[in-house]
Parts: sequence; C-alpha cells; structure tokens
Amino acid sequence: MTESPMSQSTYTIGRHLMEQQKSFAGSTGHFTSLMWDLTIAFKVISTEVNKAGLVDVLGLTGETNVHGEGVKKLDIFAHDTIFKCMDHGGHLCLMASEESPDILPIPAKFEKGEYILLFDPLDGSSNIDVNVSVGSIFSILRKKSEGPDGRLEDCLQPGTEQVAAGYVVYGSSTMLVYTSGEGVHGFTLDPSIGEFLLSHPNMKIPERGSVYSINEGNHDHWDERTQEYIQSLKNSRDGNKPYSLRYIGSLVADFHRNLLQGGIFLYPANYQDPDNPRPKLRLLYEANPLAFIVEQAGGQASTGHERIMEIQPTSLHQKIPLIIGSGKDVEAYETSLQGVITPNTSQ
Ligand code: AHM
Ligand code: MG
Repeated sequence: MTESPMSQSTYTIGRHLMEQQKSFAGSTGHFTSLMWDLTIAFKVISTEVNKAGLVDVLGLTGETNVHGEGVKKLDIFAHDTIFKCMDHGGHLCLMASEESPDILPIPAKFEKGEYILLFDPLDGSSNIDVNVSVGSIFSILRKKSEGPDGRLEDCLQPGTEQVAAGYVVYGSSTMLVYTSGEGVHGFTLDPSIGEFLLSHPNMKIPERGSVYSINEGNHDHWDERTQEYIQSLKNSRDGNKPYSLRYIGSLVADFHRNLLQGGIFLYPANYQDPDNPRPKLRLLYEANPLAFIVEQAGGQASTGHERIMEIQPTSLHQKIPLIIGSGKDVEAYETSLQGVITPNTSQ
C-alpha cells in the first residue's frame, strides 16, 4: 500500500489479492479465487452496461421482482452473469440475490465451499435508460451451519460477520471498491487491458462532509425529527455555507461520491402510514455491505437508532432505514432522533 503512483498504475487486483492472501497464515486461497471470479463477472457486466444503449438490452422484461418492481433486462443479465461466474469454483455453498425471492443453491454437479455470496446485481437499474451510473453490490459470509450445503440461516447473519464486501460503480469509468476488514481499496478498470488497477489505496471518508443525499420528494412522509434535521443542514451556521443536496438516485453512485468527498446519505422510513413505516433499502444486499465499507473507511452506518451491522436479519429481503456516511454527520442525525421511541421499521 506504499506503492508509488507509477507502480500503482500496474498494481492489479490479482496482485493485491495474492499479497493479502500471503499475509494471512493458513489461507487456503479460496477467498482469493472467489474474489477473482467476481472480478470476471463485473468486467462482463461493465461491458454490457457500457453498450446498453447500442443493443437491445434496454427496457422491461415484463416481469416483476420480489419487491413488486419492474425488472430490467440488464438486471437479469447481471444476476445470471454473477451466478454463472460463481457457481462452479468450489468456493461457495450458497448465493442469494436481490433479484431472486429464495436462496440460490450451488448446482449439485459442482463442488461446494465455505463461503456465501449475497448480491444486488444491478443497483439503481431504473437509471439505465437515462444513462446514469448504476452499480453492483456484494457481501461475503462464512458458512455457520453443518453439512456441505448452506442454508437460509447462513445468509441471515449480522453484518459484523461479513468476511468481505464491496461494490462496483459503472460510471464514467468502472471502479471496484472492496474491503476484507483490512481497509478499503479502490480499483479502476482499464478497458484497454481488461484489468482492475489499484487507483485508491486505503480509502478514508472525511470526518464530516458538506453534502446530503436524500430523496427530498418524500419530505412529507418522513418523521418530524428527520424533517428538522434536513432543514438544519440548509441553515448556514458559524459562517459556513449550507450543505449542498446531491442525489443521483443510484445508491452506489451516491455512496461512492460521499465516500470520496464526505457527506451523508439518508433513506429513512416512509411514515405515510404511521402504523406501517416502509423503508426501501435492503439490509443484506445494500445496507450491510456498504456499512462494512464505510466503517472500514472511518465512517458510520445506522438506522438512526442502531448500528446497521449489529442488526440480526430476520428475512432475506428485509428492508431497513439507511443513514450512512461521514461519522460526524451520521452522529448528528442520531442525536437529532434521541428521545424518540424506536419505531419498528424492519420489514
Ligand atoms: P434498486 O435496487 O431496485 O435499484 O433500488 C434501489 C435504489 C437505490 O439505488 C437508490 O438509492 C434508491 O433506490 C432510490 O430510490 P428513490 O427513487 O425512491 O429515491
Ligand atoms: Mg438495489
């Protein structure tokens, strides 16, 4: 990680993974191979996302996913690509995807391993048609149950149990950011050689930002304290300018910007019906992996009332409020909610 900029430009993710592997006594190499297989899937998806405007992959398939949303063709492509790249390596015993209602067993003909892969194949996919950045998110867990096949309970582990997590943002360039608990490292895809090259070693999020990211159209559905907190960001204090609103509507892209520049992303629950607050983002596929990354980068992730990574998941597609970003900004939001009875927003 002390490489000069010149050597960083040839420092591939393969080399990085091998060096990480050597530093873990007793490493079997399965994790390294698993990560390598994932990078292949992301390169394939990146190529497809980049040419999405050129070929007939845009538009709805006509089906809806488990959340009742329209499914884009590229969502299916990304889901299938990740599954097919990961089913035969002998490193995984189970997968689960945001695009699939149930757990995804490894086909019987393939060897099974000790790891579980949870993924959101193409987050923010409603943005594809308008040429806005989208992303993939992943979380890796270790099997806890007995026997060769993973079970649902292996997926339902709190975020603190994650072995690794990461995301890929398909933007003006494609970038992979991941952590295995040893800091956060970012790699930019050089399409001319087809390699992810280390471009952002040891990423750290600024302690405080000057940007907030929230779907402000939902203002009337937030709880009162959230409304007050957002209003407070718009007031200039101590001679400082008000916070700027930056909201792409693509979680990976919003998160990535805030990770680099500092800031807070909020998707609180929707209290349109106070007896049935409806958060939008998913604990296993979105909140936990990004929480692991932000904490490794020095930031925080919370529901407003509790640390995301300590939540015991109860179902595969559980949704929770997500407040994530610079530590001091997330703390300020939590403080603004103090004294409010913890609502049951897990769904
Ligand atoms: P998706 O996984 O179905 O793409 O939905 C998640 C997306 C996030 O990327 C984004 O932060 C959020 O939904 C935007 O929601 P909204 O349009 O309600 O602001
Ligand atoms: Mg998503």
